[in-house]
Amino acid sequence: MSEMRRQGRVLRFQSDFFYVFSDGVLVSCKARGKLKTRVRNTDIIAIGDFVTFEFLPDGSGIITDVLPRTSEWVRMMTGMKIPYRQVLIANLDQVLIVFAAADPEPRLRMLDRFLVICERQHIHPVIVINKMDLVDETATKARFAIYPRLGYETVFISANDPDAGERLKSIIVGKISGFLGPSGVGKSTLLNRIDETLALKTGEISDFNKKGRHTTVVREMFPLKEGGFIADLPGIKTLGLWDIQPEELDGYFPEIRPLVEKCFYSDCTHDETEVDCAVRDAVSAGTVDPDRYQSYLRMRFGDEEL
Ligand SMILES: Nc1nc2c(ncn2[C@@H]2O[C@H](COP(=O)(O)OP(=O)(O)O)[C@@H](O)[C@H]2O)c(=O)[nH]1
Ligand SMILES: [Mg+2]
Ligand SMILES: [Zn+2]
Repeated sequence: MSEMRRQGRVLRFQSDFFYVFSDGVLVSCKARGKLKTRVRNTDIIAIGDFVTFEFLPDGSGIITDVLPRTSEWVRMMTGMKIPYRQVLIANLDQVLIVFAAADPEPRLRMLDRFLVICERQHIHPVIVINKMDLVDETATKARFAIYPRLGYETVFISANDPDAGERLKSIIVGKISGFLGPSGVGKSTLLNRIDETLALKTGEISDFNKKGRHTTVVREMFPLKEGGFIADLPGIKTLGLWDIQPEELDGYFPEIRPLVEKCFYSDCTHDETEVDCAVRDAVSAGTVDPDRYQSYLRMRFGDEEL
């Protein structure tokens, strides 16, 4: 019996089948039994994974190995006996974090939380502020000025602009991008500007029905005509900081990170009770943004509200 070993990338998952892109074609694969039972509380194979599979004579495949991931976009599914660590997508190049300049009002604490998750996962974040047509441009850019100052790529856009699609394409072509943000900020509209089939496709993905039960299990990266892939990242409510130790949080704020070693105590939490804290000094001196510091404190001291 001839058996061929091949490599490829998982583009789509649907009811136990993984569709692996390999040598220009999609091969429908099942996972080898051993792979599935090794660990029960997380996804061993996820969209975006590079895998090795046995290519069978009938044109299908059996995944035998998963290559180490460079990054994971994860959410915890709680409410079951054992929390499940769901890997929505692996090996992302970047996450586009979409907020609206208004309607709905942007929530900067939520933005800061997403940025921390990106820092933790070493995924390049791109902040996209949509609906710029509704606001005063100068005031809004000032409101978000801290982010480009910290080195975060920040794009101000309006989905109605004729060049909105081209501007987004210049960011995402050739890369694997995730799309994230609260509902109503214009994600579907923006995707539509890139390629009108994209918004429809991502709109179909649903994870929970109205009763909150797990239903459709289809995950997918969508290829762009010009190269690259885009994936919807649903479920922002379940995006917690559960895999971040409180004492490592300061390392995920680029403006706080270099100050930590200057605090008097090596385990300084940088809250108001600490003495000789370089972070608090920097807030007082105006070199660390007070809103960002408040975001840090909220995340550090367990206020789980996004
Ligand atoms: N004024 C304005 N409205 C927008 C813009 N982008 C989207 N919208 C509107 O905002 C609403 C929500 O957009 P949608 O794409 O469904 O948001 P999603 O929930 O993030 O996918 C719709 O009524 C859109 O027409 C924009 O740039 N400017
Ligand atoms: Mg939508
Ligand atoms: Zn400190």
